[in-house]
Amino acid sequence: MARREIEGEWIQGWPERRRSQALSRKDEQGRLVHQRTPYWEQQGPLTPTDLRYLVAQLQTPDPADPAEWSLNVGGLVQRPLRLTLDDLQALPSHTVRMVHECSGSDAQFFEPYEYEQPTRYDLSKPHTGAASAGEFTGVSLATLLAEVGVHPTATALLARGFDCGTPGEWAAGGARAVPEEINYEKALPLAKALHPDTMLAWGLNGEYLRHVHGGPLRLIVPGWSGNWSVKWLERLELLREMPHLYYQDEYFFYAQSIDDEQRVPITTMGVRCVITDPIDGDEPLPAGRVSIHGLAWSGEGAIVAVEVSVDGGDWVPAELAAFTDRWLWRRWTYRCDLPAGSYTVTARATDEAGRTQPQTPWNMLRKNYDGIWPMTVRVK
Ligand SMILES: Nc1nc2c(c(=O)[nH]1)N[C@H]1C(S)=C(S)[C@@H](COP(=O)(O)O)O[C@H]1N2
Ligand SMILES: [Mo]
Repeated sequence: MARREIEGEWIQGWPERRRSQALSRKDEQGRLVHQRTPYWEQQGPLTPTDLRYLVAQLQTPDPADPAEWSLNVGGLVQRPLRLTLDDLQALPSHTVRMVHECSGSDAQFFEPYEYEQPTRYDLSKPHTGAASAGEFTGVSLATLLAEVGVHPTATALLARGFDCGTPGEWAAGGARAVPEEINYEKALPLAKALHPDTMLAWGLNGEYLRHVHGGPLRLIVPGWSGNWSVKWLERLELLREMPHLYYQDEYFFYAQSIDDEQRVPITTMGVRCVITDPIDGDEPLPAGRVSIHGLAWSGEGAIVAVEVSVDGGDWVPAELAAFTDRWLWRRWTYRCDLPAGSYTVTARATDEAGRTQPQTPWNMLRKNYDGIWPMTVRVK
């Protein structure tokens, strides 16, 4: 397998294996502002922090000094609080390992005719994989809400980031643009806010959460698409009703057209299954016993089955890697004998809630793609 060669890159002084690569965009000052990493670059269940995908809807704000920053918690609470990072770290902590995925990840597969699958090392084309897995540490939101005492009339939790700007049509993909400056805000239904894994994170992969990833503190909402996990938090507010918010009602919704009155906010991710090895354009595999690998994950938790079909044949179970954490993706392997030829291989997953693919039909904003996407496997 030619792609496994050592390319002589030096890491900490030693010539090494080729390093995993991301497709990144920097601003005029050389600061990272956008990034995605193809699934096949992930060599284990946790994405290295440097390779995490990055999305900022407005613009990446100036960093907050963690020593001066504080979180304001108010609205329908018994004891409004202003908490420093030290105050938050004094509370019992919580850790969650999970896949974090942008609702726009792989949106191009909704309209396959527009899409050309990039080859393994070509990072210049529109790319798959606005998804990363990480270990977040912080405090469970339920723990914090117990400290402030939620008023019984509250039904929603508003989370506001300190980034602000004007959403342009470029970002809106068919949604309405707004003329005024807004902050990035989302409002979680209280039941999801109180899920024990919904948390406020200050740590990622054993380090302080970096500024680009929403530091000093961000919301983490396992199972729901990335846009719920508000970065750069400055305020939480308990509300009697769901407020009208741009990033809830004007964007990140399911609808068939802009005039469709049945707007449904996008929440739980569907079921995902991707083939990561081999992929389109790879060198042919030697005929005989072949191994096909991939990753599967779901917004409802653990993956319980992956099945593979070759050239439209029967679905055959793949072998799943030993179970780790329910919000993480699970690596799978399918082994079979293939004579020389070119094969169309598809894979689909089933989660512990019994859901399989696809869950999410075509929608105007092309959110939460979870269809079955084939790979061409060549054997010679
Ligand atoms: N404050 C704030 N939070 C935000 C966003 C944002 O623009 N501002 N983008 C959202 C979207 S659309 C995604 S996909 C994730 C991206 O998180 P990441 O950059 O850490 O990958 O953050 C979400 N939280
Ligand atoms: Mo996103």
